[in-house]
Amino acid sequence: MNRLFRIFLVVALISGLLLFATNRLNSSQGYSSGKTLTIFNWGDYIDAELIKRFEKESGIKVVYETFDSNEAMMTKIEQGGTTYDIAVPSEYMIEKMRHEDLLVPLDLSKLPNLKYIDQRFMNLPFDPENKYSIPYFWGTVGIVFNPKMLHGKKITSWKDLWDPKLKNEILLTDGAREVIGMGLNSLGYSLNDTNKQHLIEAKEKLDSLTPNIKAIVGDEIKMLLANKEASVGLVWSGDASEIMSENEDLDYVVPEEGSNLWFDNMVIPKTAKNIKAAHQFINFMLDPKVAAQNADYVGYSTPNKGALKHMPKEVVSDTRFYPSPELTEKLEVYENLGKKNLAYYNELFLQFKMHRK
Ligand code: N2P
Repeated sequence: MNRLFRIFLVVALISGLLLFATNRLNSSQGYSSGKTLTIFNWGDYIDAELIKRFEKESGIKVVYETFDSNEAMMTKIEQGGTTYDIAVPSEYMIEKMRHEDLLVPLDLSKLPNLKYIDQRFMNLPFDPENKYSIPYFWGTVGIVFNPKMLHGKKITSWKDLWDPKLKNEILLTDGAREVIGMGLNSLGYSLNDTNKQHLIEAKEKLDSLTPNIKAIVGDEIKMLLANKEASVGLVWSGDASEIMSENEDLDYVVPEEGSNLWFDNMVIPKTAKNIKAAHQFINFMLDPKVAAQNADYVGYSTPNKGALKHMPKEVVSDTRFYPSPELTEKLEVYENLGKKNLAYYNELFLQFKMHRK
């Protein structure tokens, strides 16, 4: 046997053994590749204990990955590298995915727990018959602030943020639509405005906020605000509720000029390899007790009517996080603005971030 051939033989033997060992390990844990469910969700957006429970009850192994913006999620799904079985985009992105034929139609007969979802969150314009998406959480965009650090000053409007007294006091959530939206709203424009002149005005308005901005950050915004690293933050409502449970001094307001109302729904992307397990998981998350535990844990507002009964009264009656339909009617839901306009929002947001440097 020549030397090269011997080396080849040894390598082949070792790889074979490794493969055998991995397979044994997989089957001893009760799954093979067909028994795997790959989930793609926002960061800090599930009680990990529920994933474990689902794995135990179903015998399905969950692979869990996170993203921090709809745009980042979409890019990964379009690339197709990972075969996600479930994703949790927001409404405007669901509409976009629907139009680009990236979603698998759901089999509603496999989702008996869907009856627990409040009708208010069903049949919304981005998915009129819920053919492709099932409500997960919902909420608003607003301002969380620490009145103690602001010497009792209350914040009620976007305009308040431009107060020179707030120098280096504001943290922004790193989202293009949220930040550009704040610029648009503060000028009285729509969150779905595509008029170039208005968008440039909004970006300039944001540039003038620069001295007050301490940082633009991701999920760490919660920790920073709870630890009083800053007194004001542009956040999603659920993050505010989470921060406020850590530090009771803080308050949350949806600014009077208007703001965003959003819906995050579970979908099955066309990349899915395990559609059956995806339905099982969605139905599991719709169980009222599971949904209540999840909402309790992440702090976001659940669309599950059945879950509300299992949650503390003071939580579900807090109109800052469970605003009435009359209140939410005044808010704007993001629309799918099309590729070009969305790219322009992103470009302006990048320019704004550069301006700060
Ligand atoms: C959770 C982010 C929620 C996103 N970290 C709101 N659409």
